Amino acid sequence: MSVSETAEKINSMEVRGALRIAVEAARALEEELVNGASYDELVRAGDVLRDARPTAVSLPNSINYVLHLAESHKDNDPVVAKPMLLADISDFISKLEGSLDKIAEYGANLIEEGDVLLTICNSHTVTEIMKRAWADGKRFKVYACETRPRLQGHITVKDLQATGVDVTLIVDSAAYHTMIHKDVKKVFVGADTVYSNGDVINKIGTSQVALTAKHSGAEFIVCTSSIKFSPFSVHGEVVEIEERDASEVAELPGVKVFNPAFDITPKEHVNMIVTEDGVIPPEAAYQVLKDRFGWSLG
Ligand code: RUB
Repeated sequence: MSVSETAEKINSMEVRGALRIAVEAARALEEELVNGASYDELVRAGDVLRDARPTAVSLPNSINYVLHLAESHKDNDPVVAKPMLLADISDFISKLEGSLDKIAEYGANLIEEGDVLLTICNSHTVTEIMKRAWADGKRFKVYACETRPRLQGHITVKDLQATGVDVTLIVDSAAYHTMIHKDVKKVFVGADTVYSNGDVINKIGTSQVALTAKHSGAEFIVCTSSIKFSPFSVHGEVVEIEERDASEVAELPGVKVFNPAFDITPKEHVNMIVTEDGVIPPEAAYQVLKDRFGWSLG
């Protein structure tokens, strides 16, 4: 897919979910390079992709890493440098995709026979964990919030149901009632951005679910590849919380609508974060950033 097509698909949410966005952005830059783009053209392509959606830090992280690789080859003979750079980008994409496998393994270990789980939105990372646990022979129930206004919960339900997982759809406002009356033990959610202090940004409604999980005694587990940790937050930068069109919420002419697409869950409500490097407390976010993003932190 070309850079402009990829940017358009990310913007329209045809390509969505923070990990997939990171992978597709890297692929678009890879294709640009195959088609003969110079370093400066790659930088401009990166700008176009970066502007596609504001909140998931996996997008700038992925673009910046590919550009970092390109910069390190910039002054070398292109005949030698280009294949090396393409191999490096391909390796980066494989590692991004491969991170899911480790997270699925570690996350599935956290699910116990007879558990009742709850999730919100559609995180590929979370569904991989649940499918892995089910394939391991564990039997449990999942409640999936429908996730107004874009109903990504429907994707979650269809995906889990197709692999036989016992999943039930609920409206978002039923989350607390379900936690109490169906004895939810663990909440699994994905992430779009993890700050250096351990706060987590994910789909709107996640922070309410975290609050109710804390109140009802359920564990709140965030599942994310390290590409979603924000090196910018080390320097005090915050991400923009995307606000989407009012028409997603309601077609009511003249009525004011506030439609934020994401929210921030404070680290105090997060029991653990499952990454490809293991299960960590939110307080370890800065360590992940030092280990994984040393190249950009300087
Ligand atoms: C998606 C969302 C997902 C995270 C993690 O929001 O909030 O929970 O991106 O997904 P949107 P994954 O639908 O607005 O993109 O685990 O697949 O990276």
